Amino acid sequence: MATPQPPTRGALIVIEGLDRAGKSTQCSRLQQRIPNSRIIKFPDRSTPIGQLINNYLTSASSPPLTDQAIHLLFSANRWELLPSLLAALSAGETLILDRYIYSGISFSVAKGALSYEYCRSPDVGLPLPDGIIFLDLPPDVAAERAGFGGERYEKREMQEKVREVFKTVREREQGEWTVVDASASVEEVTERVWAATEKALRWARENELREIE
Ligand code: Z5A
Ligand code: MG
Repeated sequence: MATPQPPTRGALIVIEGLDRAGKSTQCSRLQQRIPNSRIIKFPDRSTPIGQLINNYLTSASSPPLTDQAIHLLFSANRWELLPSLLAALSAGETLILDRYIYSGISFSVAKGALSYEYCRSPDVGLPLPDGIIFLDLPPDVAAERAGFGGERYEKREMQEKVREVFKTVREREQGEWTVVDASASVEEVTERVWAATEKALRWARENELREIE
């Protein structure tokens, strides 16, 4: 009699990009195409740590948190979800992350006071994604999209700097990166995102989950 096989692990797919690049739109469209999949959005504003982050982003924290404090809270928000992420992946569920450590590094470095090494170090040991899809959009196009400008980092100058740091992040951080021109139509972006996702799903079927080094 054949012994029951454990389920193949789920894939870890990350959608990154600047503000209003269409990350949440594409995450939903991906989720509809991938059976047994779930979206996890970072920051997860529903936890107590996430509420501190939300207060900061909406400028409600007084006095404002230091750059170090808010950076470590963003990372802690990922670490607090780790047990549930790992449980889902080993049960065969695919996770689609709407932002991850790469936003963490890019936004904090772009503020100017913290080094790249400092910014990446608290996330070392978190799971390495099977594919990272970066939606690239010039900030002036983003600024024309609905909802831009409400939160702390949603300023043109900041977004330009973040875009620059993201280039360094893509060069330095391990993992399979795909850059997609996010100024195309929603449908065209989805097709390009899907091509990269299929690769990541195949990779996850054949390889163990690794950690960020
Ligand atoms: N942050 C950090 O500092 N450190 C960290 O570790 C992490 C995050 C994880 C969280 O913002 C902030 O925290 C963010 C980074 C920082 N700061 N900033 N700035 P968030 O992720 O919660 O932000 P959001 O409110 O979800 O917005 P968003 O993610 O920037 O937007 P989006 O998800 O990329 O876009 P969207 O909601 O899918 O689409 C925006 C609009 O454009 C909407 O009207 C769409 O219908 C439209 N859209 C989408 N695609 C298209 C195309 N292709 N063409 C035309 N229009 C489109
Ligand atoms: Mg979003």
